[in-house]
Amino acid sequence: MKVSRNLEKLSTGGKYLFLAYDHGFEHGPTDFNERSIDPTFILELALTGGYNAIVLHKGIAEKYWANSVYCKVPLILKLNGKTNLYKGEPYSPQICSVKYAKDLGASAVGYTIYIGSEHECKMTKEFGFIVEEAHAFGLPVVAWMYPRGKAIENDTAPDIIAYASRVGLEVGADMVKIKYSGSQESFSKAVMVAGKTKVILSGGPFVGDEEFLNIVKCVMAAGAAGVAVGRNVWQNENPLHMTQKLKEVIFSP
Ligand code: FBP
Repeated sequence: MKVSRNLEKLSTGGKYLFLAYDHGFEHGPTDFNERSIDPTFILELALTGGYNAIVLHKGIAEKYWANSVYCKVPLILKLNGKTNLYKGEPYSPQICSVKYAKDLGASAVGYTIYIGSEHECKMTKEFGFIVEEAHAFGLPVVAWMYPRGKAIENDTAPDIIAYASRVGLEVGADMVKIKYSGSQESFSKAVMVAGKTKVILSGGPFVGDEEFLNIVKCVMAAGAAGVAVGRNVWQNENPLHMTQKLKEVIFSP
């Protein structure tokens, strides 16, 4: 009960717009320009843009978010992460405990599971314990459900995305973050199979205003609870304008 109330508290009328900024770890600084390389620029965007939460790893959360004016923006602390330098079967180890996230002031925690990877079982196991621990503190858990590894031919194929979404429900996620499956119809299925677990879109590489807004319209019409976006906002020439456009789509009744 407490967990779903806390998740609801993060929303605007049940809908979510999160700003993702874990790319420095996941992709390296190559994703950033001179503005977005600075965590303060992103935090300012999250604050003035009125994002429901910001997603950070613990280093940036400690050094730029905690004890600052920016801690008015709720924090989703990403508990695991990996670089893309390592080319083996994907595994994203836990680098931060739930307790540490809670003490830092996080409102929710996040964790990536690469289903289909040879290391899937390590991640589902870690995730299982994380859910128990987080729920004991009343913290909602968001699962980045990313099918990946040599067994996965197409990580955005509709059936694969729906599978990822369903696994999120099965392993206890309160919310799953999934990639776009290519159509409203297929995304509706991914939302449907997730049942009571909320589904949000994972933004993806920068594609420009019109294309991204069309994808967001499509997933919202498919029943998504919202969007966690990174590159399509802070790689945009005018991130605040894009934020406003996204809010119009996501929060419109
Ligand atoms: P974007 O909106 O920029 O795609 O961010 C969403 C996200 O899930 C980030 O949280 C994460 O760093 C990145 O995408 C992972 O991307 P990849 O698919 O390359 O692993």
